Amino acid sequence: MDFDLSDELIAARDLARDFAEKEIAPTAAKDDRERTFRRELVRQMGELGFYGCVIPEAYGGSDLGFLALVLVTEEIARVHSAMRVFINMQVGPALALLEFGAEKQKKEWIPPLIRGETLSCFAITEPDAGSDVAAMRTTAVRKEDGYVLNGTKIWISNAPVADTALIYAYTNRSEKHHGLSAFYVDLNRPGLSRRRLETMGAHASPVGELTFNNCRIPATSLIGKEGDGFKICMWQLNQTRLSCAAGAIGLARAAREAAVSYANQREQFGQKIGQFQMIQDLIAQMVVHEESARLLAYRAACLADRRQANNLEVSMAKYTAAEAAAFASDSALKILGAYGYSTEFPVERYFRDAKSYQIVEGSSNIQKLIIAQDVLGYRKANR
Ligand code: GRA
Repeated sequence: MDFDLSDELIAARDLARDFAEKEIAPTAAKDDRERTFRRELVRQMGELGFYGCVIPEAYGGSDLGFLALVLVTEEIARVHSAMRVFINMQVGPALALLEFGAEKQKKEWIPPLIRGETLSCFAITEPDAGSDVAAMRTTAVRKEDGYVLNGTKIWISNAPVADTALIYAYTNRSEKHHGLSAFYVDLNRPGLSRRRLETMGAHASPVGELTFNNCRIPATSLIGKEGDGFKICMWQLNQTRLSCAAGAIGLARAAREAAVSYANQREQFGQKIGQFQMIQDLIAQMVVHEESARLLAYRAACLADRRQANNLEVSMAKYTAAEAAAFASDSALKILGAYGYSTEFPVERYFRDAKSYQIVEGSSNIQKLIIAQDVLGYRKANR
């Protein structure tokens, strides 16, 4: 595999870096503190093509590929991890529509997602269904003119602000996995209520609850066929997990950069603290974990760009990247001491934001389960 980046990929990465440093960085600390949702930045990211990397030109994308998506996401997350969540909220539904939608649905719904005009999200998790997706209870009952949704989705990124959502619900519970279906739904409908939920980190990315109470949706909302939902969900998660891994790598990098810069400047006991082996130990581990995660993510992205199965490789990348982000932010906090603990500097934000990567898009334990079960021969990850 060749990780020499083409001029096109370098240009996409540099555009994202430039945008992140000029447009996102100046207000990152304030946005985190005040839990600001910056709709205009989300839209600008669309205008710059960040959501279109993995979408064909016919639907408004650039088709640059998954490696481009990984590079762009890393740059955004390095500056403000919460802002990379918006990439997945647009790309997840757009890719599911691209892969499983009818032509009319793709033509109508994908371009506004890619431009950042329609703000979206995907809703899988419920109060009693996190890692165990099939345990969800939301139902979609077929009526003559469409479906009626009932149930509650929780911890949904963008729920308080999204215009649309990819909703997973049972059309036939007795068929278990095979009774789940996927719907692309306009969220401004009667019978839907929302509530913002507060979290430890990623404050600039609003998270919330969606409650459907006899919410009627048209039959044309169904993606694929009834019963395709679990397959679509697993497929979609495999795409968004990769971009999530890239976000964790960006955050690990930010923490490592802060730690190195501080270690090179802070003096104690008559020398720079970087001279102490205990600091060097942390920095060496941070670099190795971050680089390992990046190489795993690049490999998974290259496989996707060659249209090869990559579920196993994505799980390895997501797991390694989430743990690298958690390790790097924890280590940076140790190295910076009170300056790391202080809310006047960004390292405590890295620490809070990093925890989310061990939870979202399939927890670290779920990724380990997918990897181990594949290696043990119980359940193939790439099928
Ligand atoms: O044999 P079959 O016909 O019944 O089919 C089975 C299997 O072949 C059936 O599903 C099929 N299947 C798949 N098909 C295609 C399973 N995996 C795949 C696949 N990858 N592709 C049932 O299979 P099973 O293995 O018995 O399923 P299970 O044990 O119920 O679940 C498996 C697993 C635990 C991996 C799954 O439930 C899972 O991935 N859980 C984690 C949930 C998750 O990732 N949630 C994320 C929520 S969204 C989020 O976090 C948004 C954050 C946004 C951000 O920050 O970016």
